[in-house]
Amino acid sequence: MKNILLSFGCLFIYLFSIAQPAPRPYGALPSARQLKWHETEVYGLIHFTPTTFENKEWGYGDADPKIFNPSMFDAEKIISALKAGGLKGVILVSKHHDGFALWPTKTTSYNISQSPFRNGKGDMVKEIEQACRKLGMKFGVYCSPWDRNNPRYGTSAYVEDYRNQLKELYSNYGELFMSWHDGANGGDGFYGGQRTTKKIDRSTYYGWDTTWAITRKMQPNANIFSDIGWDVRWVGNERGFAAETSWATFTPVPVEGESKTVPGQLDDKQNPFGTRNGANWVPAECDVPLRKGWFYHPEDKDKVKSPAQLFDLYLKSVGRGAALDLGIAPNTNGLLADEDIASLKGFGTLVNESFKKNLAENASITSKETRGKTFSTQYLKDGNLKTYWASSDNELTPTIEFSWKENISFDLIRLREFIPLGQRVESFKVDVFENHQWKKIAEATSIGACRIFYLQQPVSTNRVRVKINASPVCVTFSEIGFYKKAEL
Ligand code: FUL
Ligand code: CA
Repeated sequence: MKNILLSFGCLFIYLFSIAQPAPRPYGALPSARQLKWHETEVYGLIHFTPTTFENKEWGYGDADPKIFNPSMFDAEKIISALKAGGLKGVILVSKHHDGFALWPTKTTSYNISQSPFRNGKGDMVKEIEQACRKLGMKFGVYCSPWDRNNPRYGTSAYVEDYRNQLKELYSNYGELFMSWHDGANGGDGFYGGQRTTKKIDRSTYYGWDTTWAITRKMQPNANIFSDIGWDVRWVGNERGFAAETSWATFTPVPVEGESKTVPGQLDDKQNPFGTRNGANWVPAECDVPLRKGWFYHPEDKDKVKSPAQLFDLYLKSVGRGAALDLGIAPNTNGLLADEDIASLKGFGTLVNESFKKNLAENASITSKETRGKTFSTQYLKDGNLKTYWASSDNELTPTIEFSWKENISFDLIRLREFIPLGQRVESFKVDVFENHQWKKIAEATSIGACRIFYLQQPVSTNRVRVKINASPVCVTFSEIGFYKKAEL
């Protein structure tokens, strides 16, 4: 009898150690579409229309299409430079506020077929899209709802035009990873010669729910970007960084006196932070131009962000669970300037070299709070986001310890929660063992898809621990790594 009990006991312990079920999800969760977006991390936003040839930031809508003559345009050259910069996707501004469509749309004659480009037979959306497919980059579009050329702007007929433009973009250019929508809401413009100011009611005019239902139907894998979401939210500034605490969940805040939020109309003070336990999973995108403006201006030659500046923005965007969307501005030849190409390459190399060698790979990793073998610490360093370590259900403040036979030196720490189960950790710290005691080297709140610390001084140690200070539920991590930043 005793033996039987003992065997049952052992069996129970054994089963418990290998077969604890996966943790229950917590809060709002990312969709499959958003999970793919999270892996993109850095991508680009190309601005190139007659506005480039006018040396302006916002075209009025009256530029003669004949000025759009980029005689050396080469999509593959541009996309290769972006790839060297470590960008994994490209969004093309297919139509900006000036209303000029870069594809031969049926909705307006103000389009590329009126320009000298490829003798009026060109389709720049297609050329960029094809170059992206060839070079293994994701592709997406931005089509400005505000249109300073269209005489119908302000009427319901224009909203139909806009939806038809999206339908063309959604049907002819393969799978899109993003459909990007800005919140610019009318103002003065050419409007087919009316040269007037048109104001629209931002809460009703565009009918975004109807428009985005089209996006969902025609491009189910496209992440909808706007200041309120639906899939990805604007971070609230155009300087390229999220708040230090930036939650992936979000409940947009209405402006005072309103009950609803619509694009272009919300209290965006909350956007950099997100909302702890927010209604939906809507991570932030940090958009910022590589040069000074979104469009190319020859006089900004020395305002191109350096690889070091870009790396800093990377830490403050990707390193805070958001994405970095870099504005790319081809010049009037239809190429990127040499200084842009050099900067992108330097940035790409810096990120790539810095995160190439994960020093956790030869660490021994232990945690008393591990949720059995299926969620073992080995999954923290296998480079696979789909495998993860987890703590047992009642372990809300677990510690994970890393030790090495010999000292290692690092100044970058990267942590990733297993986000398919939600954003769980609320506060944590990292300690190193030094002079016989633990010493705190970093502390933060939100993690989500990614949190990166860059330490002012590299630390040399053979013991590190990650300690969770607060979490409402048990904790998951798909990866934790230690790295040494590369030299420029
Ligand atoms: C804004 C626009 O007004 C700017 O011109 C630029 O396109 C930026 C990315 O989005 O809303
Ligand atoms: Ca893993």
